[in-house]
Amino acid sequence: MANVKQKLWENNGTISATDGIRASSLNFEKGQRTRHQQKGNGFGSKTKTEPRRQSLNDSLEGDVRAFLIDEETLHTYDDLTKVNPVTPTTVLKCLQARYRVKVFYTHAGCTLVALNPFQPIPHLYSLDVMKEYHFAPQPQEFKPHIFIVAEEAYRNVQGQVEPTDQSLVVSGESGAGKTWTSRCLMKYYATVAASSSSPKCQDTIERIEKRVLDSNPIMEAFGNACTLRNNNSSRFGKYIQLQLNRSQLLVGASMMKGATEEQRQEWRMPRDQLFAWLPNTDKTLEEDCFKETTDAMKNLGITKEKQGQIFQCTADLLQISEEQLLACLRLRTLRAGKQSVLLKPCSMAEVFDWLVTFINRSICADKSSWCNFIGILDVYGFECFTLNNLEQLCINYANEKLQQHFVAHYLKAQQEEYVSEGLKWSFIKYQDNQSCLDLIEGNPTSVFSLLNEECRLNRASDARQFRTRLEKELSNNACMSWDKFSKQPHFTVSHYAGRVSYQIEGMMEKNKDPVPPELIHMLQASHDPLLQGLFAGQNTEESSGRGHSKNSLDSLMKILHSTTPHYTRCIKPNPECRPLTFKKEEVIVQLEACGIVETINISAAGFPIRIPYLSFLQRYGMITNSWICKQSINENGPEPDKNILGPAVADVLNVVLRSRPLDPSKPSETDSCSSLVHCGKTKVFLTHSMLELLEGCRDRVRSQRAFCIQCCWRRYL
Ligand code: AOV
Ligand code: MG
Repeated sequence: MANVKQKLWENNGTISATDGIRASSLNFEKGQRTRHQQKGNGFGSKTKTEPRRQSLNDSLEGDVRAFLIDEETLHTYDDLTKVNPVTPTTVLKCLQARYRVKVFYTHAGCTLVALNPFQPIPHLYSLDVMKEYHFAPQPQEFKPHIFIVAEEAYRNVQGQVEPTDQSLVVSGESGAGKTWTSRCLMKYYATVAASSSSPKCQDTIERIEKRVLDSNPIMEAFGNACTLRNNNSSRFGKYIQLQLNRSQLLVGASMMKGATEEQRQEWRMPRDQLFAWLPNTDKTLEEDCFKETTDAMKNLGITKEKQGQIFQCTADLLQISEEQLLACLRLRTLRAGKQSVLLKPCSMAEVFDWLVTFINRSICADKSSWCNFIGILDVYGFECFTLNNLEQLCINYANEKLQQHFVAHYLKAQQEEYVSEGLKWSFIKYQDNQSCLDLIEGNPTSVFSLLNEECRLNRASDARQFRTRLEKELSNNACMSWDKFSKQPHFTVSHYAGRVSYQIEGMMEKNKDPVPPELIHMLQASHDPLLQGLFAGQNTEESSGRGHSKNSLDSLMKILHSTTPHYTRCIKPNPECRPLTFKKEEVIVQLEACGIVETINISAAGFPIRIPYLSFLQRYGMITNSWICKQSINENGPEPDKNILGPAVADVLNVVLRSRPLDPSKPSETDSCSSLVHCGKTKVFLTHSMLELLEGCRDRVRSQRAFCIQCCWRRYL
């Protein structure tokens, strides 16, 4: 075939280069650099390993492409895995085409991709739309929507045969719309559960529903902050469990504006300082959410008096005298290893924990009154900044864990599709991200184990020494690399979503991050009854923040494994949060980070091109020109007999496979036809290389014919 890899997206503004394969990978690198700022971070770029991501044949000649996908109708594809061929570029173009016509949800196999419109879309989430999806016999036949995911989980959890717990995993980068989506899901359940209950228990259900929804503004009021990336950014991950069977519950969290002057005085809020209650509903940053927050607190049973204590806590530096607090903050403690460490309190986190516990107590149903649940996980996405430290390592580690869970689930779904088409092929060879997880958390030696050991030894934290240990003990893991010439001690991990360089400086201190025993003692002796309660049973022994995170992640993974997962990937189409603006470089990096590209890679590890029998014969039947092919594609003739389509396709495939040049160094190729093509019940499943073979044969046949025709003409003239 005449250079299939040429000119693919030329003149359409996406990628323009002489080599399609190189063009697509160059484009991703460019995207990664822009966003992740890998260039110029001092950590360099040369590594001994390449990321596991395989380079996909992302380019096909216009003719083939037109046969496989029609750009005019690209926006009509409701499922990205049905775009033919499935490649990062086609998927990106499809999402862009849909965004242009204001379609924000698209399936990607068992995942839902949600593009953030950054402006209210009238009627998209109205009560009528909720009802439509809820009462539809087959909601999955409707346009992709977050309500399809919600409804599917709702029906599964009530499963006639065997009810199973469900998890809705909502991920994406900061500002992509995770919290918005989680709220939508909660509102949906609140609405449908109330509408399905009998009039007798309507009141109770509605009260519980209100409480469940009310926990949102409170948690957001105390757990969110205004950041550069999102005006109302959640600073915590949350897993909300909606307990079903007459009762519902959730766990979650945000902070303040709108308190009156008296209240400010009472709670000793600094007058000239701008405290703002962030928008925790559908409101904008300018709007005051103080009333919503206090109303919600009241509904949940947090008395006015308790509210006062909470606000005082957050406003008055915990009712500890300034000198005491400063003394504490400046406190240096002699530890066993004789190393003095600067310590800091984390009082706000404790207040937050108290709220979560209180809300749980207020809305959690008695264990005997519920049997199944739907869990909603609003989790922070993969992070890669100019400088990355322990926080990013923990976040990315959590995402690796979730990714592994997702890949296992996706492989299962893909396998099911093959089975339904009668294919006996399995993804046994597919490599997951286990080696990256081994590198971070494995036993006996991993980054975490070495970090803990280093902290236990309590010797003077020496970043270079730690780096040398990492290199000595972990350099045989292919996911680990270093830039030998970098001045800053660091290590680079090849994550499923890209490479991240972590600086070692400060990592050990962060890993210790204890609350000093002196501070806990002092807080326990506070005059404030709320604080006394908060710290009453607190162990003053040093505990590592990361250890705590790892434990909660482990229990979360256990819960996820015991449920049926549903994935929603939120995508932020532009970094400025501008309405209806789609930036390709921004989106492709997120598609990688949230595993959509990995999903595509998995498809590519199988048979990403699927062509119905008749379409296949209409294009490739001419390769054999046999009677059986002519019969099946006689356009003016009657509808082809289904029984002859299969043999006709097999005829073409045989000719093509026999004609392919074999590499003598790979004798196994002779019997590897099944790795190139499979015939299902209604479609032919092809790999990219098989498509190239077919196209090559087709081109040869066409040029031979053209040559014959020329000869005839010459003879005639
Ligand atoms: P996040 O949860 O993913 O960020 P949010 O859910 O807070 O992001 O969404 C950010 C903003 O995008 C919201 O405040 C809305 O203005 C807008 N938005 C999101 N989804 C929609 C939608 N479906 N329709 C209209 N506007 C939307 V962070 O918490 O920072 O990771 O830590
Ligand atoms: Mg959020």
